[in-house]
Amino acid sequence: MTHPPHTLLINPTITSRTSARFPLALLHLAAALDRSGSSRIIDGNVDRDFVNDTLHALEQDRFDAVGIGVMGGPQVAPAIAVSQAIRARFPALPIIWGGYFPTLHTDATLAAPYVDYAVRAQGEDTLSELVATLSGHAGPALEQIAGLSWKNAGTVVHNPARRIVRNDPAGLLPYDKLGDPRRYLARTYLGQRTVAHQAAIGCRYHCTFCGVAAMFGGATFLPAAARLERELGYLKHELGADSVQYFDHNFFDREADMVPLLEVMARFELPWWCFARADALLKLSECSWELVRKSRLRMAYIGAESPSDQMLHDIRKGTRPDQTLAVVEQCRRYGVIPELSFMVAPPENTEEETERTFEFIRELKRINPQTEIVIYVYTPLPEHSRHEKDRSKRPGAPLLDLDGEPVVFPTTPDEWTQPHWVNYACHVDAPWLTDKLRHRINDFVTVLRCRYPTVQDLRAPPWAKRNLSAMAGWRYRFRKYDRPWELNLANRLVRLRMPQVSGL
Ligand code: B12
Repeated sequence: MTHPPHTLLINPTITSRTSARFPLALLHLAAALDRSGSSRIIDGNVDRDFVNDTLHALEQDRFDAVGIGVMGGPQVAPAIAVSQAIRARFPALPIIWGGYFPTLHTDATLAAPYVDYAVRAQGEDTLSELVATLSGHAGPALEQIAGLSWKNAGTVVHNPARRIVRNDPAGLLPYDKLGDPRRYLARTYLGQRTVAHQAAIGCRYHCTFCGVAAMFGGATFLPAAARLERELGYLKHELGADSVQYFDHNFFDREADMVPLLEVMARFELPWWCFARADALLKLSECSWELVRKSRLRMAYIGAESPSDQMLHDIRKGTRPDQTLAVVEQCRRYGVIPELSFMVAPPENTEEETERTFEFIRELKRINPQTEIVIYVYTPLPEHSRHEKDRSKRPGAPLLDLDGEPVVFPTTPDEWTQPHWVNYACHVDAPWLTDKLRHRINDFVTVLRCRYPTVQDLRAPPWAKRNLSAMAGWRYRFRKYDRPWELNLANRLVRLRMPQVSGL
Protein backbone atom coordinates (compact mmCIF):
# COMPACT_ATOMS: atom_id res chain seq x y z
CA MET A 1 0.00 0.00 0.00
CA THR A 2 1.40 3.40 -0.88
CA HIS A 3 0.21 6.67 0.58
CA PRO A 4 0.80 10.35 -0.18
CA PRO A 5 4.11 11.37 1.41
CA HIS A 6 4.06 13.22 4.72
CA THR A 7 7.18 15.29 5.49
CA LEU A 8 8.39 17.08 8.59
CA LEU A 9 10.34 20.26 7.77
CA ILE A 10 12.66 21.82 10.36
CA ASN A 11 14.41 25.18 10.57
CA PRO A 12 17.03 24.74 13.35
CA THR A 13 17.47 27.75 15.63
CA ILE A 14 19.79 30.37 14.11
CA THR A 15 18.65 33.61 15.68
CA SER A 16 16.79 35.10 18.63
CA ARG A 17 13.04 34.93 18.96
CA THR A 18 12.74 38.66 18.21
CA SER A 19 14.89 38.44 15.06
CA ALA A 20 12.90 35.47 13.68
CA ARG A 21 11.50 36.11 10.20
CA PHE A 22 9.37 33.86 8.00
CA PRO A 23 11.29 30.64 7.27
CA LEU A 24 10.76 31.27 3.56
CA ALA A 25 12.70 28.21 2.41
CA LEU A 26 10.43 25.87 4.36
CA LEU A 27 7.30 27.71 3.24
CA HIS A 28 8.30 27.28 -0.42
CA LEU A 29 9.11 23.62 0.15
CA ALA A 30 5.82 23.03 1.96
CA ALA A 31 3.89 24.67 -0.89
CA ALA A 32 5.54 22.22 -3.32
CA LEU A 33 5.18 19.13 -1.09
CA ASP A 34 1.53 19.78 -0.39
CA ARG A 35 0.70 19.49 -4.08
CA SER A 36 0.96 15.70 -3.87
CA GLY A 37 1.30 15.04 -0.15
CA SER A 38 1.39 16.90 3.13
CA SER A 39 3.91 18.56 5.42
CA ARG A 40 4.40 20.17 8.79
CA ILE A 41 6.88 22.91 9.79
CA ILE A 42 8.82 23.29 13.05
CA ASP A 43 10.68 26.60 13.29
CA GLY A 44 13.47 26.57 15.89
CA ASN A 45 13.65 30.36 15.85
CA VAL A 46 10.19 30.59 17.38
CA ASP A 47 9.98 27.21 19.05
CA ARG A 48 12.98 27.33 21.38
CA ASP A 49 12.68 23.66 22.47
CA PHE A 50 12.58 22.48 18.89
CA VAL A 51 14.56 19.24 19.38
CA ASN A 52 12.10 17.85 21.93
CA ASP A 53 9.16 19.17 19.98
CA THR A 54 10.47 17.42 16.87
CA LEU A 55 10.64 14.10 18.73
CA HIS A 56 7.18 14.71 20.09
CA ALA A 57 5.80 15.44 16.59
CA LEU A 58 7.40 12.23 15.28
CA GLU A 59 5.78 10.22 18.09
CA GLN A 60 2.37 11.72 17.41
CA ASP A 61 2.30 11.37 13.66
CA ARG A 62 3.65 9.11 10.92
CA PHE A 63 6.20 10.92 8.71
CA ASP A 64 8.02 9.48 5.69
CA ALA A 65 11.04 11.75 5.98
CA VAL A 66 12.46 14.75 7.82
CA GLY A 67 13.86 17.72 5.86
CA ILE A 68 16.22 20.06 7.69
CA GLY A 69 17.30 23.47 6.35
CA VAL A 70 20.91 24.29 7.17
CA MET A 71 22.90 27.47 6.59
CA GLY A 72 26.65 27.45 7.39
CA GLY A 73 27.77 29.02 10.68
CA PRO A 74 25.69 28.98 13.87
CA GLN A 75 22.90 26.82 12.43
CA VAL A 76 25.06 23.73 11.95
CA ALA A 77 25.26 22.75 15.65
CA PRO A 78 21.47 22.78 16.25
CA ALA A 79 20.99 20.96 12.93
CA ILE A 80 23.33 18.22 14.17
CA ALA A 81 21.58 18.09 17.55
CA VAL A 82 18.15 17.54 16.03
CA SER A 83 19.44 15.04 13.44
CA GLN A 84 21.22 12.97 16.10
CA ALA A 85 18.17 12.98 18.34
CA ILE A 86 15.97 11.77 15.46
CA ARG A 87 18.48 9.09 14.45
CA ALA A 88 18.71 7.79 18.03
CA ARG A 89 14.94 7.58 18.56
CA PHE A 90 13.74 6.76 15.01
CA PRO A 91 16.69 5.03 13.33
CA ALA A 92 14.78 4.08 10.16
CA LEU A 93 13.49 7.58 9.37
CA PRO A 94 15.27 9.20 6.39
CA ILE A 95 17.02 12.49 7.25
CA ILE A 96 17.45 15.01 4.44
CA TRP A 97 19.53 18.19 4.66
CA GLY A 98 18.95 21.08 2.25
CA GLY A 99 19.97 24.75 1.93
CA TYR A 100 23.33 26.53 1.68
CA PHE A 101 25.38 24.23 3.93
CA PRO A 102 24.66 20.93 2.14
CA THR A 103 24.83 22.66 -1.25
CA LEU A 104 28.25 24.19 -0.61
CA HIS A 105 29.67 21.36 1.52
CA THR A 106 27.94 18.28 0.13
CA ASP A 107 30.68 15.74 0.89
CA ALA A 108 31.14 17.02 4.44
CA THR A 109 27.35 16.79 4.93
CA LEU A 110 27.15 13.19 3.75
CA ALA A 111 30.20 12.21 5.81
CA ALA A 112 27.88 12.45 8.83
CA PRO A 113 26.10 9.24 9.89
CA TYR A 114 22.97 11.22 10.78
CA VAL A 115 22.40 12.61 7.25
CA ASP A 116 21.08 10.30 4.52
CA TYR A 117 20.41 12.72 1.66
CA ALA A 118 21.69 16.16 0.66
CA VAL A 119 19.53 18.29 -1.61
CA ARG A 120 21.67 20.72 -3.60
CA ALA A 121 20.40 24.20 -4.54
CA GLN A 122 16.72 24.86 -5.24
CA GLY A 123 14.81 22.27 -3.26
CA GLU A 124 11.13 22.20 -4.25
CA ASP A 125 11.21 19.60 -7.02
CA THR A 126 14.13 17.55 -5.73
CA LEU A 127 12.53 17.12 -2.31
CA SER A 128 9.08 16.34 -3.74
CA GLU A 129 10.54 13.61 -5.93
CA LEU A 130 12.69 12.24 -3.11
CA VAL A 131 9.86 11.92 -0.58
CA ALA A 132 7.63 10.36 -3.23
CA THR A 133 10.32 7.72 -3.77
CA LEU A 134 10.95 7.21 -0.05
CA SER A 135 7.26 6.75 0.72
CA GLY A 136 6.84 4.30 -2.15
CA HIS A 137 4.48 6.76 -3.82
CA ALA A 138 5.49 6.39 -7.47
CA GLY A 139 8.66 8.47 -7.25
CA PRO A 140 11.61 8.12 -9.66
CA ALA A 141 14.59 5.90 -8.88
CA LEU A 142 17.08 7.66 -6.59
CA GLU A 143 19.70 7.92 -9.34
CA GLN A 144 17.23 9.81 -11.50
CA ILE A 145 16.55 12.62 -9.05
CA ALA A 146 18.50 15.65 -10.28
CA GLY A 147 20.09 17.82 -7.59
CA LEU A 148 20.31 14.93 -5.09
CA SER A 149 23.42 13.56 -3.41
CA TRP A 150 23.04 10.28 -1.54
CA LYS A 151 24.83 7.25 -0.15
CA ASN A 152 24.88 4.01 -2.10
CA ALA A 153 26.46 1.09 -0.22
CA GLY A 154 28.87 3.37 1.58
CA THR A 155 29.85 5.58 -1.36
CA VAL A 156 28.54 9.06 -1.96
CA VAL A 157 26.74 9.58 -5.27
CA HIS A 158 26.22 13.06 -6.70
CA ASN A 159 23.41 13.06 -9.24
CA PRO A 160 23.64 15.75 -11.95
CA ALA A 161 22.59 19.27 -10.98
CA ARG A 162 18.97 20.32 -11.41
CA ARG A 163 18.18 23.29 -13.60
CA ILE A 164 17.05 26.33 -11.60
CA VAL A 165 13.43 27.19 -12.44
CA ARG A 166 11.04 29.98 -11.62
CA ASN A 167 9.33 28.86 -8.43
CA ASP A 168 6.19 30.97 -8.11
CA PRO A 169 3.75 28.88 -6.04
CA ALA A 170 0.23 28.72 -7.48
CA GLY A 171 -1.32 30.52 -4.51
CA LEU A 172 -0.17 32.28 -1.36
CA LEU A 173 2.65 30.68 0.60
CA PRO A 174 1.14 28.44 3.31
CA TYR A 175 1.78 30.94 6.13
CA ASP A 176 -0.86 29.32 8.34
CA LYS A 177 1.49 26.36 8.83
CA LEU A 178 3.49 28.63 11.15
CA GLY A 179 0.69 29.02 13.69
CA ASP A 180 -0.09 32.72 13.90
CA PRO A 181 2.00 34.31 11.10
CA ARG A 182 1.78 37.67 12.87
CA ARG A 183 4.44 36.39 15.27
CA TYR A 184 6.95 36.97 12.49
CA LEU A 185 6.24 40.68 12.08
CA ALA A 186 8.74 42.83 13.94
CA ARG A 187 9.47 46.41 14.83
CA THR A 188 12.43 47.58 12.77
CA TYR A 189 13.85 50.76 11.37
CA LEU A 190 11.33 50.40 8.51
CA GLY A 191 8.16 50.22 10.58
CA GLN A 192 6.23 48.75 13.49
CA ARG A 193 5.36 45.54 11.69
CA THR A 194 8.05 44.66 9.19
CA VAL A 195 7.62 41.46 7.24
CA ALA A 196 10.13 39.40 5.22
CA HIS A 197 9.45 38.47 1.62
CA GLN A 198 11.46 37.18 -1.32
CA ALA A 199 10.22 38.21 -4.75
CA ALA A 200 12.92 37.12 -7.25
CA ILE A 201 15.33 34.23 -6.80
CA GLY A 202 18.97 33.89 -7.81
CA CYS A 203 21.47 36.36 -9.18
CA ARG A 204 22.96 36.69 -12.64
CA TYR A 205 26.48 37.43 -11.39
CA HIS A 206 29.30 35.01 -10.62
CA CYS A 207 31.20 36.64 -7.73
CA THR A 208 33.68 34.02 -6.59
CA PHE A 209 33.19 34.67 -2.87
CA CYS A 210 29.41 34.47 -2.79
CA GLY A 211 27.30 31.53 -1.69
CA VAL A 212 24.49 32.73 -3.95
CA ALA A 213 26.65 32.35 -7.08
CA ALA A 214 27.64 28.89 -5.80
CA MET A 215 23.97 27.98 -5.41
CA PHE A 216 22.48 29.50 -8.57
CA GLY A 217 25.40 29.56 -11.01
CA GLY A 218 24.28 32.88 -12.54
CA ALA A 219 20.58 32.00 -12.94
CA THR A 220 17.87 34.40 -11.80
CA PHE A 221 14.08 34.53 -12.11
CA LEU A 222 11.76 37.40 -11.33
CA PRO A 223 8.24 36.63 -10.12
CA ALA A 224 5.11 37.48 -12.05
CA ALA A 225 3.78 40.89 -10.94
CA ALA A 226 0.48 39.17 -10.08
CA ARG A 227 2.25 36.97 -7.55
CA LEU A 228 3.90 39.93 -5.86
CA GLU A 229 0.56 41.71 -5.77
CA ARG A 230 -1.14 38.69 -4.19
CA GLU A 231 1.52 38.27 -1.49
CA LEU A 232 1.75 41.98 -0.64
CA GLY A 233 -2.05 42.22 -0.49
CA TYR A 234 -2.14 39.42 2.06
CA LEU A 235 0.82 40.70 4.06
CA LYS A 236 -0.53 44.24 4.23
CA HIS A 237 -4.28 43.74 4.49
CA GLU A 238 -4.58 40.39 6.30
CA LEU A 239 -1.53 40.44 8.53
CA GLY A 240 -1.22 44.20 8.95
CA ALA A 241 2.39 44.48 7.77
CA ASP A 242 3.50 48.12 7.34
CA SER A 243 6.95 47.54 5.74
CA VAL A 244 8.89 44.86 3.91
CA GLN A 245 12.41 43.49 4.00
CA TYR A 246 13.03 41.87 0.62
CA PHE A 247 15.39 38.92 0.84
CA ASP A 248 15.88 38.80 -2.96
CA HIS A 249 19.49 37.91 -3.61
CA ASN A 250 19.82 40.97 -5.82
CA PHE A 251 16.70 43.08 -6.10
CA PHE A 252 17.39 45.39 -9.05
CA ASP A 253 17.80 43.18 -12.06
CA ARG A 254 17.18 44.34 -15.68
CA GLU A 255 15.25 47.54 -15.54
CA ALA A 256 12.55 46.63 -18.07
CA ASP A 257 11.73 43.50 -16.07
CA MET A 258 11.71 45.39 -12.78
CA VAL A 259 9.22 48.06 -13.75
CA PRO A 260 6.05 45.89 -13.41
CA LEU A 261 7.19 44.87 -9.92
CA LEU A 262 8.02 48.44 -8.89
CA GLU A 263 4.59 49.53 -10.13
CA VAL A 264 2.95 47.01 -7.81
CA MET A 265 5.12 48.16 -4.91
CA ALA A 266 4.38 51.82 -5.62
CA ARG A 267 0.67 51.04 -5.17
CA PHE A 268 1.25 49.38 -1.79
CA GLU A 269 3.55 52.11 -0.44
CA LEU A 270 5.20 49.81 2.10
CA PRO A 271 8.65 51.17 3.10
CA TRP A 272 11.24 48.60 2.06
CA TRP A 273 14.84 47.36 2.26
CA CYS A 274 16.68 45.19 -0.28
CA PHE A 275 20.02 43.85 -1.56
CA ALA A 276 21.24 45.80 -4.61
CA ARG A 277 24.30 46.54 -6.75
CA ALA A 278 25.91 49.92 -7.36
CA ASP A 279 25.96 49.51 -11.16
CA ALA A 280 22.25 48.65 -11.35
CA LEU A 281 21.20 51.63 -9.24
CA LEU A 282 23.40 53.99 -11.24
CA LYS A 283 21.84 52.81 -14.50
CA LEU A 284 18.25 53.25 -13.32
CA SER A 285 16.25 55.81 -15.35
CA GLU A 286 14.48 58.82 -13.83
CA CYS A 287 11.10 57.09 -14.37
CA SER A 288 12.17 54.07 -12.39
CA TRP A 289 13.62 56.24 -9.62
CA GLU A 290 10.23 57.88 -9.43
CA LEU A 291 8.65 54.45 -8.86
CA VAL A 292 11.34 53.67 -6.30
CA ARG A 293 10.46 56.88 -4.49
CA LYS A 294 6.72 56.19 -4.60
CA SER A 295 7.23 52.65 -3.35
CA ARG A 296 9.30 54.08 -0.46
CA LEU A 297 12.63 52.34 -0.68
CA ARG A 298 14.38 53.29 2.57
CA MET A 299 17.64 51.42 2.47
CA ALA A 300 19.64 49.43 -0.10
CA TYR A 301 22.33 46.97 1.01
CA ILE A 302 25.09 47.15 -1.56
CA GLY A 303 28.11 44.84 -1.67
CA ALA A 304 30.92 47.37 -2.14
CA GLU A 305 33.50 44.75 -1.03
CA SER A 306 36.74 46.66 -1.69
CA PRO A 307 38.28 49.96 -2.82
CA SER A 308 40.65 48.02 -5.05
CA ASP A 309 39.98 47.62 -8.78
CA GLN A 310 42.27 44.62 -8.81
CA MET A 311 40.48 42.81 -6.00
CA LEU A 312 37.05 43.54 -7.47
CA HIS A 313 38.28 42.11 -10.76
CA ASP A 314 39.79 39.03 -9.10
CA ILE A 315 36.56 38.18 -7.25
CA ARG A 316 34.49 38.75 -10.45
CA LYS A 317 32.38 41.40 -8.73
CA GLY A 318 31.73 43.35 -11.92
CA THR A 319 31.53 46.76 -10.21
CA ARG A 320 34.23 49.43 -9.71
CA PRO A 321 35.19 51.60 -6.73
CA ASP A 322 34.15 54.77 -8.61
CA GLN A 323 30.65 53.28 -8.88
CA THR A 324 30.60 52.81 -5.11
CA LEU A 325 31.47 56.47 -4.64
CA ALA A 326 28.86 57.53 -7.18
CA VAL A 327 26.09 55.40 -5.73
CA VAL A 328 26.34 56.84 -2.21
CA GLU A 329 26.03 60.29 -3.74
CA GLN A 330 23.07 59.15 -5.84
CA CYS A 331 21.34 57.58 -2.83
CA ARG A 332 21.77 60.84 -0.93
CA ARG A 333 19.96 62.70 -3.71
CA TYR A 334 17.06 60.23 -3.74
CA GLY A 335 16.72 59.89 0.04
CA VAL A 336 17.75 56.22 0.18
CA ILE A 337 20.25 55.10 2.81
CA PRO A 338 23.04 53.02 1.27
CA GLU A 339 24.20 50.19 3.52
CA LEU A 340 27.59 49.14 2.16
CA SER A 341 29.35 45.92 3.01
CA PHE A 342 33.11 45.47 2.75
CA MET A 343 35.40 42.47 2.94
CA VAL A 344 38.65 43.33 4.73
CA ALA A 345 41.79 41.27 5.40
CA PRO A 346 41.97 39.31 2.14
CA PRO A 347 44.58 36.52 2.07
CA GLU A 348 46.93 38.66 -0.04
CA ASN A 349 48.08 42.21 0.86
CA THR A 350 46.09 41.64 4.01
CA GLU A 351 47.06 44.71 6.06
CA GLU A 352 47.46 47.12 3.18
CA GLU A 353 44.00 46.29 1.73
CA THR A 354 42.44 46.64 5.16
CA GLU A 355 43.91 50.11 5.80
CA ARG A 356 42.92 51.22 2.29
CA THR A 357 39.37 50.09 2.98
CA PHE A 358 39.26 52.14 6.19
CA GLU A 359 40.34 55.24 4.23
CA PHE A 360 37.78 54.53 1.50
CA ILE A 361 35.02 54.25 4.12
CA ARG A 362 36.04 57.66 5.47
CA GLU A 363 35.71 59.09 1.98
CA LEU A 364 32.24 57.56 1.57
CA LYS A 365 31.19 59.00 4.92
CA ARG A 366 32.35 62.43 3.74
CA ILE A 367 30.20 62.17 0.61
CA ASN A 368 27.16 60.79 2.41
CA PRO A 369 27.37 60.63 6.22
CA GLN A 370 24.18 58.55 6.32
CA THR A 371 25.97 55.66 4.60
CA GLU A 372 25.82 52.60 6.83
CA ILE A 373 28.88 50.37 6.88
CA VAL A 374 29.10 46.64 7.47
CA ILE A 375 32.58 45.14 7.70
CA TYR A 376 33.28 41.46 7.18
CA VAL A 377 36.54 39.55 7.00
CA TYR A 378 37.06 38.15 3.50
CA THR A 379 36.61 34.40 3.86
CA PRO A 380 36.53 32.85 0.40
CA LEU A 381 34.54 29.71 -0.27
CA PRO A 382 36.57 26.53 -0.70
CA GLU A 383 37.15 25.90 -4.42
CA HIS A 384 34.97 22.75 -4.30
CA SER A 385 31.99 24.84 -3.08
CA ARG A 386 31.85 26.97 -6.20
CA HIS A 387 29.23 26.27 -8.83
CA GLU A 388 30.41 23.62 -11.28
CA LYS A 389 30.22 26.14 -14.14
CA ASP A 390 32.50 28.56 -12.26
CA ARG A 391 35.11 26.23 -10.78
CA SER A 392 38.66 27.25 -11.61
CA LYS A 393 37.57 30.61 -13.08
CA ARG A 394 39.83 33.24 -11.50
CA PRO A 395 41.00 30.96 -8.69
CA GLY A 396 42.78 32.85 -5.92
CA ALA A 397 46.28 31.89 -4.78
CA PRO A 398 46.18 28.87 -2.44
CA LEU A 399 44.98 29.91 1.02
CA LEU A 400 47.74 29.77 3.63
CA ASP A 401 47.49 30.12 7.39
CA LEU A 402 49.82 32.18 9.58
CA ASP A 403 52.45 29.41 9.55
CA GLY A 404 52.39 29.31 5.76
CA GLU A 405 50.55 25.98 5.79
CA PRO A 406 47.66 25.41 3.33
CA VAL A 407 44.24 25.99 4.89
CA VAL A 408 42.39 22.67 5.15
CA PHE A 409 38.61 23.02 5.25
CA PRO A 410 36.49 20.81 7.55
CA THR A 411 35.32 17.47 6.20
CA THR A 412 32.35 16.89 8.52
CA PRO A 413 29.48 19.03 9.87
CA ASP A 414 30.86 18.51 13.40
CA GLU A 415 34.17 20.11 12.42
CA TRP A 416 32.26 23.07 10.98
CA THR A 417 30.87 23.72 14.48
CA GLN A 418 34.33 24.50 15.91
CA PRO A 419 34.32 28.18 16.95
CA HIS A 420 37.02 29.22 14.46
CA TRP A 421 35.09 27.63 11.56
CA VAL A 422 31.80 29.17 12.71
CA ASN A 423 33.65 32.49 12.68
CA TYR A 424 34.96 31.73 9.20
CA ALA A 425 31.43 31.02 7.94
CA CYS A 426 30.19 34.23 9.59
CA HIS A 427 33.01 36.22 7.96
CA VAL A 428 34.51 37.36 11.27
CA ASP A 429 37.83 35.51 11.34
CA ALA A 430 40.29 33.79 9.00
CA PRO A 431 43.36 31.58 9.51
CA TRP A 432 45.67 34.24 7.98
CA LEU A 433 44.59 36.98 10.37
CA THR A 434 47.14 38.06 13.00
CA ASP A 435 45.96 39.04 16.48
CA LYS A 436 47.22 42.52 15.78
CA LEU A 437 45.13 42.96 12.65
CA ARG A 438 42.08 41.33 14.25
CA HIS A 439 42.27 43.92 17.04
CA ARG A 440 42.85 46.70 14.55
CA ILE A 441 39.68 45.75 12.63
CA ASN A 442 37.59 45.44 15.80
CA ASP A 443 38.87 48.78 17.03
CA PHE A 444 38.11 50.54 13.75
CA VAL A 445 34.60 49.06 13.75
CA THR A 446 34.06 50.21 17.34
CA VAL A 447 35.16 53.76 16.63
CA LEU A 448 33.16 53.92 13.41
CA ARG A 449 29.90 52.58 14.82
CA CYS A 450 30.14 54.83 17.88
CA ARG A 451 30.95 57.84 15.74
CA TYR A 452 28.08 56.99 13.35
CA PRO A 453 25.54 54.81 15.23
CA THR A 454 23.29 52.91 12.85
CA VAL A 455 19.74 54.12 12.25
CA GLN A 456 18.76 50.46 12.44
CA ASP A 457 19.30 50.56 16.19
CA LEU A 458 15.97 51.19 17.89
CA ARG A 459 17.09 50.10 21.33
CA ALA A 460 19.65 52.75 22.25
CA PRO A 461 17.97 56.09 23.07
CA PRO A 462 18.94 59.07 20.87
CA TRP A 463 20.78 60.83 23.71
CA ALA A 464 22.97 57.75 24.24
CA LYS A 465 23.81 57.64 20.55
CA ARG A 466 24.66 61.34 20.54
CA ASN A 467 26.94 60.90 23.56
CA LEU A 468 28.69 57.94 22.01
CA SER A 469 29.18 59.83 18.78
CA ALA A 470 30.67 62.80 20.62
CA MET A 471 32.97 60.53 22.63
CA ALA A 472 34.23 58.82 19.47
CA GLY A 473 34.69 62.11 17.59
CA TRP A 474 38.38 62.79 18.35
CA ARG A 475 39.43 59.19 17.75
CA TYR A 476 37.73 59.17 14.36
CA ARG A 477 39.06 62.57 13.38
CA PHE A 478 42.69 61.79 14.29
CA ARG A 479 42.52 58.12 13.26
CA LYS A 480 43.30 57.00 16.81
CA TYR A 481 41.42 53.74 16.50
CA ASP A 482 43.64 51.58 18.71
CA ARG A 483 42.28 50.28 22.04
CA PRO A 484 39.14 52.44 22.37
CA TRP A 485 38.57 51.22 25.95
CA GLU A 486 36.24 54.06 26.88
CA LEU A 487 34.00 53.33 23.87
CA ASN A 488 33.96 49.62 24.65
CA LEU A 489 32.86 50.45 28.17
CA ALA A 490 30.18 52.87 27.04
CA ASN A 491 29.07 50.39 24.41
CA ARG A 492 28.54 47.69 26.98
CA LEU A 493 26.06 49.98 28.70
CA VAL A 494 24.30 51.03 25.51
CA ARG A 495 24.61 47.72 23.60
CA LEU A 496 24.51 49.10 20.07
CA ARG A 497 22.95 46.77 17.54
CA MET A 498 25.01 44.74 15.03
CA PRO A 499 23.02 44.45 11.77
CA GLN A 500 25.57 42.01 10.34
CA VAL A 501 24.62 39.44 13.00
CA SER A 502 20.86 39.77 13.31
CA GLY A 503 19.73 41.29 10.01
CA LEU A 504 17.45 44.33 10.13
C1 B12 B 1 17.08 35.41 6.25
C2 B12 B 1 18.55 35.12 6.19
C3 B12 B 1 19.19 34.94 7.41
C4 B12 B 1 18.50 34.97 8.77
C5 B12 B 1 18.03 33.57 9.24
C6 B12 B 1 17.07 32.86 8.38
C7 B12 B 1 16.42 31.63 9.04
N1 B12 B 1 16.81 30.45 8.61
O1 B12 B 1 15.61 31.75 9.90
C8 B12 B 1 19.65 35.49 9.68
C9 B12 B 1 19.59 37.01 9.70
C10 B12 B 1 19.64 34.98 11.12
C11 B12 B 1 20.86 35.03 8.87
C12 B12 B 1 22.10 34.92 9.41
C13 B12 B 1 23.24 34.60 8.68
N2 B12 B 1 23.35 34.33 7.38
CO1 B12 B 1 21.82 34.36 6.22
N3 B12 B 1 20.55 34.81 4.95
C14 B12 B 1 19.25 35.05 4.96
C15 B12 B 1 18.73 35.37 3.56
C16 B12 B 1 18.67 36.90 3.42
C17 B12 B 1 17.37 34.81 3.18
C18 B12 B 1 17.17 33.31 3.35
C19 B12 B 1 15.84 32.93 2.77
O2 B12 B 1 14.86 32.83 3.47
N4 B12 B 1 15.75 32.75 1.42
C20 B12 B 1 14.54 32.42 0.73
C21 B12 B 1 14.41 30.92 0.45
C22 B12 B 1 13.19 30.66 -0.40
O3 B12 B 1 15.54 30.49 -0.27
P1 B12 B 1 16.63 29.49 0.33
O4 B12 B 1 16.81 29.73 1.78
O5 B12 B 1 17.82 29.51 -0.50
O6 B12 B 1 15.92 28.05 0.17
C23 B12 B 1 15.96 27.26 -1.01
C24 B12 B 1 17.17 26.32 -1.10
O7 B12 B 1 18.27 26.76 -0.35
C25 B12 B 1 16.68 25.00 -0.63
N5 B12 B 1 16.56 24.72 0.81
C26 B12 B 1 16.65 25.53 1.87
N6 B12 B 1 16.39 24.87 3.00
C27 B12 B 1 16.11 23.61 2.67
C28 B12 B 1 15.74 22.51 3.44
C29 B12 B 1 15.50 21.29 2.81
C30 B12 B 1 15.09 20.10 3.63
C31 B12 B 1 15.64 21.18 1.41
C32 B12 B 1 15.42 19.88 0.74
C33 B12 B 1 16.02 22.28 0.63
C34 B12 B 1 16.23 23.49 1.27
O8 B12 B 1 15.37 25.00 -1.15
C35 B12 B 1 14.79 26.31 -0.91
C36 B12 B 1 13.72 26.59 -1.92
O9 B12 B 1 14.22 26.50 -3.23
C37 B12 B 1 19.85 34.74 2.67
C38 B12 B 1 20.00 35.38 1.31
C39 B12 B 1 18.90 34.88 0.42
N7 B12 B 1 18.25 35.77 -0.27
O10 B12 B 1 18.59 33.70 0.35
C40 B12 B 1 21.08 34.88 3.55
C41 B12 B 1 22.21 33.82 3.46
C42 B12 B 1 21.55 32.48 3.32
N8 B12 B 1 22.90 33.92 4.73
C43 B12 B 1 24.13 33.70 4.61
C44 B12 B 1 25.04 33.72 5.71
C45 B12 B 1 26.51 33.43 5.37
C46 B12 B 1 24.61 34.02 7.00
C47 B12 B 1 25.51 34.01 8.24
C48 B12 B 1 25.91 32.57 8.60
C49 B12 B 1 26.76 34.86 8.14
C50 B12 B 1 26.54 36.30 7.81
N9 B12 B 1 27.31 37.09 8.44
O11 B12 B 1 25.70 36.69 7.04
C51 B12 B 1 24.58 34.65 9.31
C52 B12 B 1 24.78 34.16 10.74
C53 B12 B 1 25.00 35.38 11.59
C54 B12 B 1 25.28 35.06 13.03
N10 B12 B 1 26.45 35.41 13.50
O12 B12 B 1 24.45 34.51 13.71
C55 B12 B 1 24.55 33.46 3.20
C56 B12 B 1 24.83 31.96 2.92
C57 B12 B 1 25.96 31.79 1.92
C58 B12 B 1 27.02 30.87 2.41
N11 B12 B 1 28.24 31.18 2.07
O13 B12 B 1 26.77 29.91 3.10
C59 B12 B 1 23.34 34.07 2.41
C60 B12 B 1 23.09 33.42 1.04
C61 B12 B 1 23.62 35.58 2.25
C62 B12 B 1 24.80 35.85 1.35
N12 B12 B 1 24.60 36.34 0.15
O14 B12 B 1 25.93 35.66 1.72
N13 B12 B 1 20.57 34.83 7.59
